[in-house]
Amino acid sequence: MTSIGDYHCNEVKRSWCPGCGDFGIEAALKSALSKSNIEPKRVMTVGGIGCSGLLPYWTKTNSFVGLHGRALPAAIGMSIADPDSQVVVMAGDGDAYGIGVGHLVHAFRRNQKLVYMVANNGVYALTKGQVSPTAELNAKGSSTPFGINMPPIDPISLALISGGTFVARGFAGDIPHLAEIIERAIAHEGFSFIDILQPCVSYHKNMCDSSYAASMIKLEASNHDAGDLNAALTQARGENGNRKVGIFYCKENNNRKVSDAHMYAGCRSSEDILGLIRPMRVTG
Ligand SMILES: Cc1ncc(C[n+]2csc(CCOP(=O)(O)OP(=O)(O)O)c2C)c(N)n1
Ligand code: SF4
Ligand SMILES: [Mg+2]
Repeated sequence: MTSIGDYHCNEVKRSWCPGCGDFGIEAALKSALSKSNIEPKRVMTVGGIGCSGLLPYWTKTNSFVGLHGRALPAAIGMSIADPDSQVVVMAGDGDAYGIGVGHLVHAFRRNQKLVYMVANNGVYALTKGQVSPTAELNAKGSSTPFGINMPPIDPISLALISGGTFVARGFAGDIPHLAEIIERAIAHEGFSFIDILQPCVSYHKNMCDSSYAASMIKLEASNHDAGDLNAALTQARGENGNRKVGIFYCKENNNRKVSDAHMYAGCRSSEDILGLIRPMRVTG
């Protein structure tokens, strides 16, 4: 049985602000990995660029930090290459829903088994507080002093209509509840998407007071049926849909392909991969 401490890496100095919600996500992830009893050497932690993308530095697993908006394709490749490892991605909302949103939509279609966590703080925090795609209408940011004049995107609805097979939201301030969601996501045989409301103490203070934490609505309390896609959409689109936390939708044993195994089966060496590429070469 692994313990939470097995996943700690203290060799690199911490740079998150004291009180940052990312600490809650880190704690919940390590708790879920430990409860799932996955050895650290069987875990690959992948980050995008942003405050949230720093998580792999402090996690004693195999780690990779990609480019802004490009964590997902790298992670999908890792999962295809080593399906026995658990790949976990930590992306920011700018990374996932802005520059990387094209990758996200296709990841729902591909349904490769991995856990994709999005730290949703409503801002581009690392670059000092520009509004992100989930910022509320009229929210002010460092480059929009008069307020953003576009409505926010709704990540849960986007995931549901794109074919997501595991769609959930957690709150970084409720670590036990978030850890339960991540544990379920790890067990899911497909692409597990978790939007995580993540207070940023430096650039989004509205998310940091007690009234924000108190506004969370647990789906479990309304006897929501997570096997019903229409019910999930109704929850997401209904009143206070952006404050609802829990598992909106989970479809196991689906007939959709879970990986590109048909194409990559047997490709365990560079020579195997070349065997795939050679016929595609244009020769002059
Ligand atoms: C291609 C590219 N564009 C822009 C940047 C600059 N950049 C670095 S982090 C960041 C924003 C990160 O915001 P988010 O993904 O929400 O993560 P957070 O810092 O809020 O966790 C940007 C725009 C970059 N590194 N690469
Ligand atoms: S700027 Fe915000 S998101 Fe970044 S470390 Fe500080 S509190 Fe966290
Ligand atoms: Mg952000």
